[in-house]
Amino acid sequence: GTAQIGVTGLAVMGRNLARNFARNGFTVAVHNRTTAKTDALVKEFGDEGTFIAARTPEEFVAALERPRRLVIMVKAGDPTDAVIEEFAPLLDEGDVIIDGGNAHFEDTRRREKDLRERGIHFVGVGISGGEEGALNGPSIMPGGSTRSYESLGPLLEKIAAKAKDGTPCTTHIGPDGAGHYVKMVHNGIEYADMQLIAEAYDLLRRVAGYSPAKIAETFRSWNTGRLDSYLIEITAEVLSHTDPETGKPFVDIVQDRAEQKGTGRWTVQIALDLGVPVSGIAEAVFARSLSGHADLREAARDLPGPTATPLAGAEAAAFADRVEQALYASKIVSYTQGFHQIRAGSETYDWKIDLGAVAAIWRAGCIIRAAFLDRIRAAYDARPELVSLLSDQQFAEEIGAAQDDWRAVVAEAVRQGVPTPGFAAALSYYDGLRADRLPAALTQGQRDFFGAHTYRRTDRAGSFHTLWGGDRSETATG
Ligand code: NBP
Repeated sequence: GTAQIGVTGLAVMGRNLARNFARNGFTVAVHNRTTAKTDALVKEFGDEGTFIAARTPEEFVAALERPRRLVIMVKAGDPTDAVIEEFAPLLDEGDVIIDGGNAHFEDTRRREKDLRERGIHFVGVGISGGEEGALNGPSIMPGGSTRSYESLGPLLEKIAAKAKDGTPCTTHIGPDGAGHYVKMVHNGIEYADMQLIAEAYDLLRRVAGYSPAKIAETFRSWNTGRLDSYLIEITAEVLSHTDPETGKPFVDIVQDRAEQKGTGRWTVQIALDLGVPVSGIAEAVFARSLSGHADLREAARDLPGPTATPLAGAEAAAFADRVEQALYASKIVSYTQGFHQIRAGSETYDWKIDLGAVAAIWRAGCIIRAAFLDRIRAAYDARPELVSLLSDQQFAEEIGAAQDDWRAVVAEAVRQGVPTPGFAAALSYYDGLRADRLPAALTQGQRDFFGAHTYRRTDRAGSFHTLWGGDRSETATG
């Protein structure tokens, strides 16, 4: 065969990825279960590069140069397993199967192990950037063996987005499921970013009294500063859009129920398993869930509480500035939590993930791309052992400078009855970490009281239990 890469599964993502490879000068074998999609791709975009249309799995495999590299871009879950089983028997030792779908990293670990035993490299690749990214340059997070990256890396580096300094937004994340894991956390952070932006909007609307158009303008100005990011940019676009049918602000004619496909939920589920406090991401997932419970919301509609009364003039403008501080501080916390989760996964699965490199490849192509990520990259590059982003001097100074306004915003939101689960959870995380003493001491006392779970003392080593039901004397338990 002569094709350097093959793509099977030619729905939006696969088709655009195949075109991206072709436009970058690679010969691309293309295949889809329903052959009409293969024909349509070659007919519509055949002049963008060199495609080899394969009608059967055998033709597809025969079209690839060896060792073969074939990308699977089908629906995640059972279809991915079905397609792997269709192709694996046709491959030779050393060939590379790439799964570009949104697989759960545990599935990727299982598939990688199974195929490794059969002599085939399996690479789970997280791809972010949606349809547009797949075509023009996504952020690409490949897992799998080092050997597989030697074969695949140069192609991925060609088609990936490029950061401002020109470096491609892809790197070998680590073995087996590391790539899909990092993509999962990326999506969790994306949920948190979106929730924080939504809270900022709600506060500007209901407390500052701004119109959607004025809020769009505010976000546009924030987008020229430290919050410069794709999500802030598109927020301004959505807020300035007017519904052509009614002439109303678009945001006012959309039902206020947020849906989800599940990667945010996965992030939180895994965080619970690993014991990582990702409260900001969890609140973002729960906020979407709450919005969807029409029955609960209807039943609660008449519960008492304040109705927000908008501020006016200079007060409103001053409040908007404080919201920017609160948003930025909360964002620092979200990323602190997300990177903690990546570090925890890396340690648990022995992936040796370079956190600075992860921040670097999120700088362009993906949904959370932002100027901010270059600073995170710099923080981890300077100190790879950094225990938390909050212990980076620059981030610590910034969040410290923002904390007064952050508190004022959360307090005002509470006073006016505007829900800010993201801002408030982030602030509690900040105060929790910086606390000299936590009430966890009392929790341990309760646990020892009802379950003899023991506790540790502040003044000497060992575990202890108090005879709560007896004379309340203390025994050393080990
Ligand atoms: P879909 O997730 O809608 O999958 C459609 C493709 O899967 C078609 O090519 C279809 O073939 C094929 N397929 C199915 Br379904 N079952 C199959 C089977 N048993 N055997 C062979 N082929 C089968 O496509 P997509 O939206 O392009 O997404 C592809 C992957 O990329 C997914 O895992 C998705 O989660 C991930 N992803 C999507 C985005 C995005 O923005 N859409 C972003 C990042 C990642 P057919 O044409 O014959 O029915």
